[in-house]
Amino acid sequence: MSQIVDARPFAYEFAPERAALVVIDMQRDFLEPGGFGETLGNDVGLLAPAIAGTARLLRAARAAGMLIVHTRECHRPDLSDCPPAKRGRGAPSLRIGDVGPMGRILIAGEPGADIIPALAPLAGELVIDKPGKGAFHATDLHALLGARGVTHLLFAGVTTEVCVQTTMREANDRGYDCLLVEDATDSYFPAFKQAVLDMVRAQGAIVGWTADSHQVAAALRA
Ligand code: C5J
Repeated sequence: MSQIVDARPFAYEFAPERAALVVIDMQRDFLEPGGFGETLGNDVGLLAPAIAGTARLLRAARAAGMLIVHTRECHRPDLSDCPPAKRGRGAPSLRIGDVGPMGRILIAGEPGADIIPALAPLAGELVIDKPGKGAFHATDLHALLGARGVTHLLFAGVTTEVCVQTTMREANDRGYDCLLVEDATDSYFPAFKQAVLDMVRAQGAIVGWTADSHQVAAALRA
């Protein structure tokens, strides 16, 4: 049965059994002091508002029996999946693979790579480790969604203009109808978040739709 979200730029219609909630990189390395985000000079507190919206979405999606996918940006301990160009870029205080207060920065299995406890995955939910910004790059995500007949993706997570936007654009090109949940995503740069919201829904939803978590939860309850 289809649900309709009061979305922008116009209503978004989806069937929960053919949809997935994709929560991008809500990891300690991005949201807590001492992780990757802070090594780059960012104020990690700017991402905290997205936690409540994401938690609301998770509750609604779980109650509706929707497929839930969590992603984690992280690399193998030997860094074989981390391009030197990624590790070498900029002047962070610690680089990917260096030891920080939450273990090695952005490395699979380290405490910093974990999803924050407030949004921890439940048994049966998919957890995709991804070496890139986009969750479709070098992962099985498209195959896993295809095997479940998923056609619609609802996005939450961080950061809006890096991993969330990249994944949403990858998904758009693969034929998914995508909705970005406005209060369930944040950026270290609030103006960049606003720009992404504006650009994805411009030109008749050229990349996708946006709505807030209350609107999505209301549709899932209907
Ligand atoms: C970044 C991400 N910002 N998850 N990663 O490097 O957006």
